[in-house]
Amino acid sequence: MSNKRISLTRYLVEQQRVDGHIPSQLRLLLEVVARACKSISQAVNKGDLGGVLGAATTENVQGEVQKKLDIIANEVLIEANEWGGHLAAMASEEMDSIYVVPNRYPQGEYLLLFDPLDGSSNIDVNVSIGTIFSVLKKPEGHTGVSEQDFLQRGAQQVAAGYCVYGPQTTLVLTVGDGVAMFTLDREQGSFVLTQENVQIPPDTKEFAINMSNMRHWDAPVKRYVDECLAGTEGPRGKDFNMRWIASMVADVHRILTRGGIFMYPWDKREPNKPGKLRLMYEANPMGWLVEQAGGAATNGKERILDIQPAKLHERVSVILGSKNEVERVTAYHREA
Ligand code: AHM
Ligand code: MG
Repeated sequence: MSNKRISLTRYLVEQQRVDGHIPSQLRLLLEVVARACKSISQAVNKGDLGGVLGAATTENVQGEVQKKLDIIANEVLIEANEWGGHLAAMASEEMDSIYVVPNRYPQGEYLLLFDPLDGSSNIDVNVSIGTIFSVLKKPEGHTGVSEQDFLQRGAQQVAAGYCVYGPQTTLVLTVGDGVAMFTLDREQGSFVLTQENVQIPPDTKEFAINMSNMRHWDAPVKRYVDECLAGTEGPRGKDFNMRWIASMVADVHRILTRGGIFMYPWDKREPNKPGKLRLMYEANPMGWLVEQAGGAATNGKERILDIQPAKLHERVSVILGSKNEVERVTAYHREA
């Protein structure tokens, strides 16, 4: 990369004009999402000084107690995106049903899905959290918009990304042309391109999983982790390191930066649920980013991006990161 500073705006304009990757409405949409992330970043930064920490008195559709910041981030994303004319509707982890752009605004052709504040359990303890988003095109051929329009496979995404609010605020984006990272320059108030063509090394010595659930895991996951723990004396012949931040954004950001494998598999605690994480606004955008960086993402059986969603808030088992490791865990599932 040359030493000239490339802003997100310029990057997107070039993606649109020179490379023809994105139409102007999609460019506008991504700029608006980035602007919303800046404002969420401000709120996160203020913490207790802004009165944003702690629980709200409400629950979301998954029955989880909402944090004040979950609600604030959700509102920021909706207010930023509803009037620009680029969207038909939005869906969020924090809303039971889809939010159709009100009649007073023009309707666009895109659908935006998000987890406004991922890693909610880390908000109050000052650990990295983030926003995850996925963009789909509304299917053609009918007017109006319904939940059915959202039920598209992850492979249909036209843009995906996340913004991690950590020591730096970093926006990570793909429009299907590799993965680019932009760091927020607070003085300038703009996202600046800091890494292009992000690549995840195919092999790794680092795994991420919530080990406290070990007794509830399925045999293939247990086998994989046991082999990692056996270190140099075990079948892998090398020592592994472990990280678990409990914010998927932060764990995936580490994997995009230095490799690794992340797993939130199905487990026996709630056998009827396919996993904890949500397919459409967590696993799909992260899965696409990881694939675009040369990694892999499966649910143990099939590619995440090939799963046909049956409902908006569908959950899924997630195994993603360094390609060879993900393939190994997936092969263990097949053998079982
Ligand atoms: P959230 O969207 O309600 O914050 O939940 C998702 C988060 C992920 O970011 C993270 O990987 C996982 O939940 C952590 O779960 P656990 O606390 O069970 O380890
Ligand atoms: Mg989440």
